[in-house]
Amino acid sequence: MSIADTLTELETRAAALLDDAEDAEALETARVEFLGRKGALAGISKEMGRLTPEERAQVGRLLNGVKQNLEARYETRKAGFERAALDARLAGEWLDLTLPAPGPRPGRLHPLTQIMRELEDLFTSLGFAVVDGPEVETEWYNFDALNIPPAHPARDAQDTFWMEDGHLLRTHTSPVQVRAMERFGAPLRIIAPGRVFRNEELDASHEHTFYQLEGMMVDRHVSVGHMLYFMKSLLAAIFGREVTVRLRPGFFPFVEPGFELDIQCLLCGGKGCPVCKQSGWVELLPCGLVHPNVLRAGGLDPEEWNGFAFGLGLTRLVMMRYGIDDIRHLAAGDLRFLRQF
Ligand code: FA5
Repeated sequence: MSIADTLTELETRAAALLDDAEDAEALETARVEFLGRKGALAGISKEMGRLTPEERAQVGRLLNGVKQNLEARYETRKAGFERAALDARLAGEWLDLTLPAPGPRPGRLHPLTQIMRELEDLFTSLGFAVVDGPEVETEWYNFDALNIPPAHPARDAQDTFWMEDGHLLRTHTSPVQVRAMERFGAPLRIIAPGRVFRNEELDASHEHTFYQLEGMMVDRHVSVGHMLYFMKSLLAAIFGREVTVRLRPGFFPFVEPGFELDIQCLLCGGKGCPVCKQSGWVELLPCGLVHPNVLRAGGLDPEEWNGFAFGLGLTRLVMMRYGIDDIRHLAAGDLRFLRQF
């Protein structure tokens, strides 16, 4: 077979392989076989040395024509594969730039903080000042000044975290009553929201760290009627509707008489559940008229002044308002829970 015939046959074979290559890999294999440095065309060009100058010119032209033809086919197919690969990638990574951006996610106040602020607004509008007290307290303010002497059984009701130096983590916000009387004298209207601590068994309605909101009013001729008025205002502001409450006698050494205001459990509607310990009622607002000994401890004359005080279970109030079925959610720091408020 002459070189010219070999070339024509090679061109037909190579063109078919290039045109029918199934993918970029097959195309590259065909390119190496025919157009590569050691490929079929290169082999033929080496053999041209054996030809006469006339034959060489003729075959050279032929060879160039075949080479250009095959290279053009190769380039066309290669561009086709590259475009297909790009299309596939774009289809996979499709981005709709006209969609609205998700935007920054705003932070929120903890539900406890929200309710605390609502109550602060309410009570300041009623002429109360918002005051604060230390979380690390002395035994005197937490117990003795509140008419709870050492060995009094009421101390056992509030399991206490003691510090090695004799201080304690306050078990309630009531020590602020005495601190406020010392600081401001009478007449006095204060609320004191804050964190308190008890070394107790944990369950759906008991935490070791929780919030209370102390309220106190001292004036001349304060009555249980005044106390009920402010406590009802508080509940109306938080629940915005009638809630069923009951008032029963309660014993706290720092009030006389003392009461417990319970709210019908809003989680079960009074039927009984783990939050209300199956009783249908939740203890929320113990209260009473301030004991004369406490007024004295605060530097006031009980002959001249009297007052009421209450100790709202703020964390439980938040549970009732939002229907939270376990107190431990509130301090767990789980964003899926917190983002609901
Ligand atoms: C007191 O702490 C008194 N200082 C309240 C008081 C103030 C009475 C002024 C009279 C005058 P008590 O121990 O019942 O009382 O707690 C008050 C409220 O705190 C309870 O009604 C309850 O709502 C809440 N509470 C008590 N223990 C826990 C706890 N472990 N976890 C969550 N809330 C609690």
